[in-house]
Amino acid sequence: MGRALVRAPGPRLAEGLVTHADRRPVDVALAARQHAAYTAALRSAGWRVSSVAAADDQPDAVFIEDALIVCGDLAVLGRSGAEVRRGELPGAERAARDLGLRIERIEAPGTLDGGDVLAVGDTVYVGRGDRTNEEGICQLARLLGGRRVVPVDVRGCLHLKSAMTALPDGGLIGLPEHVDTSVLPCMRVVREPAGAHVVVLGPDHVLMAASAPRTAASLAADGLRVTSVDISEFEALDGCVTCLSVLVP
Ligand code: CIR
Repeated sequence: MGRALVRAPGPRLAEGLVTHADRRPVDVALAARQHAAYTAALRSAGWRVSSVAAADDQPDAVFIEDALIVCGDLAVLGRSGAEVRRGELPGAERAARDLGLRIERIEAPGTLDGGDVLAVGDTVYVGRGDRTNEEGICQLARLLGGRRVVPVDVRGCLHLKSAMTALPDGGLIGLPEHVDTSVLPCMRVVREPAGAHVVVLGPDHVLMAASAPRTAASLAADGLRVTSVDISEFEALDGCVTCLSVLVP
């Protein structure tokens, strides 16, 4: 197994952006414990965990997936459509350099959040919505060279990976009402919003949020090993299991 980059939640977490959830108070101490349990789950699945330097003035910095897209030996620094999140980049860049990755970046007027980037085999689906624009997708496609990049319109949720992710066999799983399915292969439809969020930990092992128990049971019945973690304090800020780490296989 490879390396997992995570960044611990900072003291201003409760001020994080909320676009789709109803804002409610966030328990920062509970969030820290949940983050530690999330990190422990990665470790026990065999991932070596590296901590990205804290960015305590950046409430949403814990959602490290949005700042950094890793593909082979290439790290692409995103440029969020939410301007207030752009201060998260320096620490993410240092972490990528420490891993010896080649660094590229999305430049203005392009915008791109890593939460919109879903790689499945040689295909990279990229959500087009509030955080990622056409120019950002075109820049990413150029940087990724030979890989097939498929833009996917996203509606009613924050990112592409808020709506869909992929199982270990590459099959898509998610909520078709939030994406333009006409450009996608068929998708395993879930009924729980958090059931759309799967992190592939190994060939038959996935990580999911505890808030998707029925989806977890259905995947387990199909023979997958499912580890569930409670991430309620991150879900309160429109976060999900994917956005709390960057996996570098
Ligand atoms: C935001 O709105 O930017 C953060 N509060 C949540 C980001 C979640 N990121 C993700 O799902 N990739």
